[in-house]
Amino acid sequence: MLTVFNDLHTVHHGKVEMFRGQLVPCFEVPARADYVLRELQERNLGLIVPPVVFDEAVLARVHSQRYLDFLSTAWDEWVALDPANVDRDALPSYWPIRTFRADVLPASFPARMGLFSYDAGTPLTAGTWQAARAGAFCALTAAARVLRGERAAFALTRPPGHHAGADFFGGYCFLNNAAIAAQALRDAGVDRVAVLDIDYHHGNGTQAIFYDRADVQFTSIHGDPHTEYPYYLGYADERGAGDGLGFNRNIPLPRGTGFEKWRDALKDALRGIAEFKAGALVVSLGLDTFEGDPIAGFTLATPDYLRIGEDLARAGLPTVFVFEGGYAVAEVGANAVNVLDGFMQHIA
Ligand code: 6XA
Ligand code: ZN
Repeated sequence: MLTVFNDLHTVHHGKVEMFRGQLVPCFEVPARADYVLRELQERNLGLIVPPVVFDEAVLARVHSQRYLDFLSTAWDEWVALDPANVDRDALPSYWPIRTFRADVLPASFPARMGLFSYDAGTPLTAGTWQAARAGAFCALTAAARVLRGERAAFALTRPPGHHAGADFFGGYCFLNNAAIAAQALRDAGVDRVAVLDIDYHHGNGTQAIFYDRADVQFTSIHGDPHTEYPYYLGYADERGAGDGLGFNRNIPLPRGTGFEKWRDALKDALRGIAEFKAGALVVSLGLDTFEGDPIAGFTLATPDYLRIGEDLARAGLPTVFVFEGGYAVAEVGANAVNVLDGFMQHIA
């Protein structure tokens, strides 16, 4: 399978994230993508190419301009606050929760950090904008290659994207790569695009971006938000709004779920995607469903990922894979590449 690799991913390298009152070392580390790259190379899975550079205006098809302006200047503003910040990750500490105003753009940088985010677990660093922007270009390049006839392409990038909304970051995500790819497929004339999110965590950003639209169907299989991050979205009764009613599907599963039940959910999700009659599929490929993942709670094993790839191939759609979560670093390469390998072995 063609892989579009973001070789700038390493410039986003957070040191710490807030976890229950403590700053702990980041789980979302550069080694994750490097392990996947190495596995792709060792197993000879296909060509690995760099992203094409696009006009930044394409990012505004999904994200608000004021959010993009914020992200692109955030690090400089953080350092301008205090020169010593150059050695510290930027994390938010204030948020405009209910009853506060979100329409006013505060002059204060820490206030804007909170306006454009929803957790304190997502460090913004010197290279975040550069890495995220190149990552979005990977997703766009993968979509462009699929539009030109490639059966599937894989955007291998970090930071991940599926928690990022039109105007907020969180859950280690800044730009929503899957949503950007889906929108690009739509803009190129694909009438209906399905997004399937198989990361352990609900893709709240992707859901929110397409919630009132009938042209992009969003389906997610994830840990039940009653107990699992992101907690405040991802419930089964979220079915879309307005024109989008019926085009959003959440399949939450209890912590501890194993592959048999998970695969039933996948088959169910794929039935819904077939009914939608999509012209293309974007897969948010998280590998944190793995039994050894340090921050998640399903129990999938490495060979199970081959079966997932097979099931996805049987959907018979031009497919863009986008790398999301997965923090069992030493195994994330084998797990990700098993999905892609299983897919390639079962395409018609
Ligand atoms: C809270 C957990 C963030 C989850 C990130 C993730 N710090 N999302 O893997 O898919
Ligand atoms: Zn995740």
